[in-house]
This record gives sequence, structure tokens and C-alpha cells, in this order.
Amino acid sequence: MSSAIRISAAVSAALEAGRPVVALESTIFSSLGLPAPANGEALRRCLAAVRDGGAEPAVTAVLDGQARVGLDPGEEERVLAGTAKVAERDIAVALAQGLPVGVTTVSASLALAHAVGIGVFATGGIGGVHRGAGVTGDISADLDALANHPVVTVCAGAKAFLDLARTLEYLETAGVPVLGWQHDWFPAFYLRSSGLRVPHRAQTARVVADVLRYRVRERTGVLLTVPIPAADELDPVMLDEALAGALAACAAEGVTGAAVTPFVLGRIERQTAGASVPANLALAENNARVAAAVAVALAGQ
Ligand code: PSU
Ligand code: MN
Repeated sequence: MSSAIRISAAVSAALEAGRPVVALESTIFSSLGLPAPANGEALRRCLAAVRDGGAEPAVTAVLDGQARVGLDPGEEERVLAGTAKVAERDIAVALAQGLPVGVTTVSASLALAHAVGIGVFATGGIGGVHRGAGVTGDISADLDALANHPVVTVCAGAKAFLDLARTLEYLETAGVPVLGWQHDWFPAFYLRSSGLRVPHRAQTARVVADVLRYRVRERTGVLLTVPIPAADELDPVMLDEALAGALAACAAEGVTGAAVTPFVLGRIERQTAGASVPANLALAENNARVAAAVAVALAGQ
């Protein structure tokens, strides 16, 4: 796998020198994750936050049938315009079929980060167990990837259109340590708390890096949940209505499979009249900043 991955010159130099690196997914920066031009702004702010924190950003994607870790400047526009979602299992198909542009999810990014030796990954929200999964079986491959790649994932929890309690149960069964960043509650993306506790709280980047180092089941990753900054949190009542509307539309239109998450994300944005977008940018940037601190701590070990 690693021989099929092209690493950018900047990321490769950082890895060889043992300097801190933070992987970033690309679905969030495509039209599947955020509307233009907010997606471009999200990418710029996340790249800057990682660099300001003293780490090298490594955006993952598929370009011209090649798995990529780190983009060259002219390539960012292609990723922003990408519409083909690539999860971990899809990477092989994308390479075999020469996919021109594929945007990577959390699961694909964790697989690529692991393959090239990057220990920290930042995103907005992870996929999880969908509501009604008992009937549909819809459980994001992100959770299995968290259980199988030794990488710290930094996220703002997951959106509440998922079944967050079952998502936490899944991570417990899979043996993935879940840490709350200076916070005791599992965040619900736009909200600082889902009302569910995280099993452990982490006060410093050093502790997070040490948990990755000492975890007993060596295969697993670590999930670090960072609440959205208080000033950017959305109104819970407006959000509840938006989520209910989005889920009802999803069911009414018979959307299934990999299309569910992008569909629901687009509906939430419409139902909140765009208020969700600045909140999304703020939390993604904040996660990138915390991830850089964890990468610096890891590189210092
Ligand atoms: N949640 C968000 N924004 C996103 C995603 C999830 O708030 O952009 C994307 C991520 O790339 C995540 C993927 O890995 O959706 C999960 O999709 P699925 O539920 O199909 O596994
Ligand atoms: Mn799914």
C-alpha cells in the first residue's frame, strides 16, 4: 500500500526529519462537506492553524489514480471541486480505475496516515452509528478505521443526526480510548455537549501523545474530542428542528448508503439558513490547532 502513495515533497521532508505532521481529510473541504466558497476558506484556515501550531499539514486525496498525502498548491482547487467520496475500502478501487479526483473520508485518511507514519489526524466530525442502525445496519467505516489505525483523531465529536450513545458504545467495544479535550462531555459538533460523558478528560497535548504511546491494544487509534469554541456554538433548539427536518427529508427521498451523510449535511445547512457554516469552519480550525499541539508533543517523544 505505502508504495502506491505519493507523498508531497514538504510532507516527506517533515516525516524524514521527524518534524510534526497533521493529516487532514478532504471530504470536508469538498462540496460534499461544505458549500463553496466556505469549503475553500475552511481549507485555508485549517492549513494555517496547523502551520501556526508548528506542524506540517498533509491533506489526503486521490488524484489521477494516485493516493496522495500532502497536496501541491495548484492541486487544492481540484480537491475543493471533488465529488467522488472515497472511504477506506474505496481507495483500492480508485487506484485500480484511475479515478481523476477522489475526496477522502476519515476512514480513508486514517489508512493513508497510518501507511506513511503520520500519528495525528484532524477533522470536523467523525462518522458514527446512524440512528436506526439496528434496521439499516448503517455504521460508518470511520469507526472501524479508528479501531485499526494507530493515529490520534482530533474531532468535535459527531453530528447529532447520528446515534451518539451507540457511537460511544461501539468505540468502547472496539477498544479505542476516547479523551475529552479539557472537557468532560462528548461534543455534538455544533454543540459543546451531547449530554453524554466522555470516559476520560485530557488536559494537555503531552497526555494525549502518551495515551497513544501506552495504549494496550497497539492496533487502535485514539479519539480526542474537542468542543466547539463557546462563542461559535449554535442554538440547540434551532439545531434540533434542523436535524429533524434533515432526517425526515432523507427518509422521504429514500437516500441510502454513502449518500446519506452528504445529503443530511446539505439539509442541515439549508435548515439553519447557513448559520451552521461559520460554526463548522470555527470548529474545524480549532481542531487543526489542537492537532498541531498533539503532533508537536508526539514529535518530541
Ligand atoms: N460529518 C461531518 N462532515 C463531514 C463528514 C462527516 O460533519 O464532512 C464526512 C467525513 O468525511 C466522514 C464521512 O468521514 O462524512 C462519513 O461518511 P459515512 O457516514 O458515509 O461513513
Ligand atoms: Mn454509511
